[in-house]
Amino acid sequence: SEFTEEQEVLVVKSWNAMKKNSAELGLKLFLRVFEIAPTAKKLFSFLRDSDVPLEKNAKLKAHALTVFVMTCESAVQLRKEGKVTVREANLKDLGSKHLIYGVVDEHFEVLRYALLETVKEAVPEMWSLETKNAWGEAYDQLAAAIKQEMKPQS
Ligand code: HEM
Ligand code: ISQ
Repeated sequence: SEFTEEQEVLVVKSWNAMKKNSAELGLKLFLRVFEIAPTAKKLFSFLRDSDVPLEKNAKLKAHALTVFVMTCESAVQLRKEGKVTVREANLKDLGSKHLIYGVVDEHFEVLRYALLETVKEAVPEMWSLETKNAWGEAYDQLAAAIKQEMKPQS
């Protein structure tokens, strides 16, 4: 299925509207993930080795928006190029790292759900089935590209 310009616009527009609350958003995304999968907390080095509350964790802040930003970029790429080409961190590196961190398929499903719920709560006025599908598709394609690089000898 093709990613349309309308879908790209839905993702980019809603992300632009959310950005101003980005610190809060990132924290919310983490909290959502850990609410559903509490054991996932142990995967994150900066949470394992830390006693400060989540909202005060500087490294969490730095990490928190990655998934939003990369999903948004994925939407743009899908429309322009028909595939995901990760810019900053390359996909092979991202895949092998997530494999080493101990991330499994179920984690990707949890993060997907948490991401969509966080967007929905952040921009309720922009939320629709179309927006949900656009974010979902951009995330799915990005996740699939990372997972592809998590397979042995890929
Ligand atoms: C680290 C992106 C899915 C757990 C990272 C990093 C990026 C990233 C860019 C930093 C890489 C580095 O350390 O150099 C993404 C994207 C995802 C995704 C775009 C989905 C589309 C997941 C999932 C989990 C996960 C599903 C598990 C719940 C982690 C962990 C780290 C990490 C544990 C290392 C944190 C640390 O200890 O420094 N991710 N990730 N990621 N990610 Fe993800
Ligand atoms: C996984 N990888 C990178 C960043 C993240 C932010 C929130 C939840 C999960 C994540």
